[in-house]
Amino acid sequence: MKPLNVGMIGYKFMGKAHSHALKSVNFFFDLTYSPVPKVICGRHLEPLKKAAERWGWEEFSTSWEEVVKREDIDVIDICTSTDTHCAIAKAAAQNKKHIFCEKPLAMNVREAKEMLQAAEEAKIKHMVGFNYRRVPAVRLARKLIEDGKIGKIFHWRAAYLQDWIVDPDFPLIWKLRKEVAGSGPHGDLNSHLIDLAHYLVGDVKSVMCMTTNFIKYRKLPAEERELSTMLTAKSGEGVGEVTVEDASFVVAEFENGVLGAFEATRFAPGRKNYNYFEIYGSKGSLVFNFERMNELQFFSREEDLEVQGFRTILATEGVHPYISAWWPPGHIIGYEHTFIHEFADFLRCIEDDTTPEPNFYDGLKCQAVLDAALLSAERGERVEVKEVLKGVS
Ligand code: SOE
Repeated sequence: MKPLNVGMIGYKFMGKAHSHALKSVNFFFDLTYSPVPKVICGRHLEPLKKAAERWGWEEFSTSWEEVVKREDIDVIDICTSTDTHCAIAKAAAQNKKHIFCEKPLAMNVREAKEMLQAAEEAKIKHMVGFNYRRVPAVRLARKLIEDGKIGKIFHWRAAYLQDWIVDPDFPLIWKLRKEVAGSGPHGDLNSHLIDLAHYLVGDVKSVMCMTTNFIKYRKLPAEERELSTMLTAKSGEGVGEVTVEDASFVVAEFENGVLGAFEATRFAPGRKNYNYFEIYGSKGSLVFNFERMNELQFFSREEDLEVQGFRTILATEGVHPYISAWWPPGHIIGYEHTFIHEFADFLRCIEDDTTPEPNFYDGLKCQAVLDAALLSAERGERVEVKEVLKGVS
């Protein structure tokens, strides 16, 4: 196996998922390249050191600017907050590194275009972390569609529901700040749904969107609260404004005539990572929910009427995508496997010199739908996706 040195920027939730995937991928998949966890990068030294030690990184650094320039680094893996993706990716591309970037690709279409352009000019491999494309049951859904089992698609209906900020005491973390996250569950969660829709159904043409806020002010995280109290010298201060939406609802028309809906919220008690879609076509229907990620529901109008009904396929047979690398049938897989699949495919594309998917172009397409939807919410009218794409040269 040939070593491929990785520099990872960021060390929180995605840093952990990626570190694990990078270490496990060669154990399960036959690949020419073997990623080496060379250097992990972050701003805060103590937690960074701990992450490096625990996850087996050879070195740590507090300067991404230095890491992207290092001659011994082949791949830059971006796991930081959205506001930093563009600068890191452009610098990595300029230094001819392959790039794996977490989603959403950028803060807006302008940044996404710049990132795509830099990656194309550098002729490097680039991929975006829309990991749900790599759930075997989702791949199976695509195969059933391609095999014509669903027929002409009429409807896409998707919801991504979570509940982690229902508590008004939940603090104002970065995901609730526009200048860092770009948007709220719209960018964080709807981006996954839009990518899945592009993958399974086709391109989105126009959108109408509504967004809302349920809790406008939240207490600052503990570290900042102390600082703000010191600065203002007033006790009881330490509250900040939520500058992203709390929920977003998008109605969409697709280029191929499909009518669709995308709903994203963090205010759905009991829904933890309810990434859900339904597809209805002339011959049948499909239903998927990530909380039951090994299953795909399938209804076929082509079966005898007396036995028609939704059936649940347990997508853990060797014939199902990715599964032959894992366990015998029924020995289910989990969230972390989606990241291992991403890296297996990414490394294979480097090996075969093929184009990874979803790449920065797919990330840009997704970003355009996200931006068009927010513009629609602002204007209170329907917006064509191409208007947003054209608006930024
Ligand atoms: C948010 O809670 C989040 O972690 C997203 O950022 C991820 O992309 C999604 O997969 C799970 O939820």
